[in-house]
Amino acid sequence: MTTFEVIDMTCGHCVSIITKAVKDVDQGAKVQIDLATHRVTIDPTEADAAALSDAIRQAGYTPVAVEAGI
Ligand SMILES: [Cu+2]
Repeated sequence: MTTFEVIDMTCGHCVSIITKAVKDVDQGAKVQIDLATHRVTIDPTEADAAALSDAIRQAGYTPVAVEAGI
C-alpha cells in the first residue's frame, strides 16, 4: 500500500486523471482517493512507489509520499 498526498488534486476531474495515470502504469492497481484530504492510496500489483509517483507527476500533479515505499 502506497499513499501520496496530492495537494493540487482538487476536483473529480483531477481524480479521474490521476486514477487513469496510475492504471496506465499498473492496470491491476486498486486506487482509493479521498479528495477532502488530498490522499491517493494505491494498492499496486506491479509498479513500485517511484513509478506510481512518476505517473502522477507526469499527469501534471505533485505527489508527496506520506507512507513508506519510496
Ligand atoms: Cu480538478
